[in-house]
Amino acid sequence: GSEQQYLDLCRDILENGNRKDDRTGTGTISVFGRQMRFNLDDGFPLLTTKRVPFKLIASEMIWFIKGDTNIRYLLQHNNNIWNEWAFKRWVESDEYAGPDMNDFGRRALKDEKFAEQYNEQMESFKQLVLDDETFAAKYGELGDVYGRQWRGWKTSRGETIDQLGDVINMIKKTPDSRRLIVSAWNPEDVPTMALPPCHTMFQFYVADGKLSCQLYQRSGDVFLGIPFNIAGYALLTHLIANECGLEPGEFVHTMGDAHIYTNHLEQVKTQLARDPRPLPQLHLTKGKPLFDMELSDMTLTGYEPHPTIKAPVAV
Ligand code: DHF
Ligand code: TMP
Repeated sequence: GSEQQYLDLCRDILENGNRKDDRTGTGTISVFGRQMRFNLDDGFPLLTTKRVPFKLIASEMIWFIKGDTNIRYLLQHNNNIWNEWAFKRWVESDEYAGPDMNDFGRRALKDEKFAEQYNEQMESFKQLVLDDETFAAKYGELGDVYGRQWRGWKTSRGETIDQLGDVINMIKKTPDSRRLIVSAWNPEDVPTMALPPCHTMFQFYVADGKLSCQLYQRSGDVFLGIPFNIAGYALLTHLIANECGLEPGEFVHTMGDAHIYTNHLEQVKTQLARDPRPLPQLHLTKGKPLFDMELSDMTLTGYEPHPTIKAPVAV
């Protein structure tokens, strides 16, 4: 089944992976160039061998689709997955006057006293982003992340391109096109970006009344990021199919550097010892325009996963 491919990828990395150091200083085991295919008829590909929070995936996807790049929207939906990257810019700014937060990600794991200070600073940061619009505009903003690249790509001539809007129009008018692409990778910006896009580009394909999507992901955190990414792009495929009057086809997930962080190895082994369960079903409000879709228009049924497995995210 669908989930087996993910578990096989984990085993492949454990057995054949190269030990590599990485930018975050954590260390990884990694392989290069892998592909998983999810037939969306088989059910919605949300892993069942650990609980994956669908609401967080859905609110992140709505945030991208709206073209929003400020974590304020995510915080309003109790979604904390992008906090660390905004927080980093805040504590590195001249306006920040609290205790030293240098290298907070790794220090919080090793030093309990520091972890307490970090949690305190993170809580007050979140509160400021939620309560203070001016502060949010300055420090909640992540800049050139997916929302910007998909909906408001800035050209060197000072124009903007709505790649997602354009690709939807093309799917409707010229579904046989081989140019149904949204690209997030801009070589001009990469050197100054906080987090150059992991989802480098995606392409759509229409045949037999079905819409398929393939993602090229240059870098995949197989334990934490990839389960979100599979479900996120499967959801995007469902949403765009719904908008274009098509049925969802396949989601093809192509990965460049697929890695397991060395501080996720125990978690992966725990997960591999579990048996996959039937996949849930996704239900969308039919006929509602994509850009009006809210969390309440997306419901999952039949999701009965194994328990959550916690792991620290490498910043
Ligand atoms: N950096 C790294 N090193 N790995 C990532 O997966 C990653 N993902 C980013 C940004 N930077 C990244 C954006 N997406 C989590 C999941 C996805 C994500 C960021 C974080 C995460 O921490 N998930 C946990 C807990 C989620 C929660 O309940 O708040 C999980 O167990 O899935
Ligand atoms: P990198 O820019 O050095 O490749 O670091 C990015 C890390 O974040 C890497 O471990 C991959 C991971 N990641 C995902 O797996 N999925 C995502 O959606 C995002 C944003 C990041």
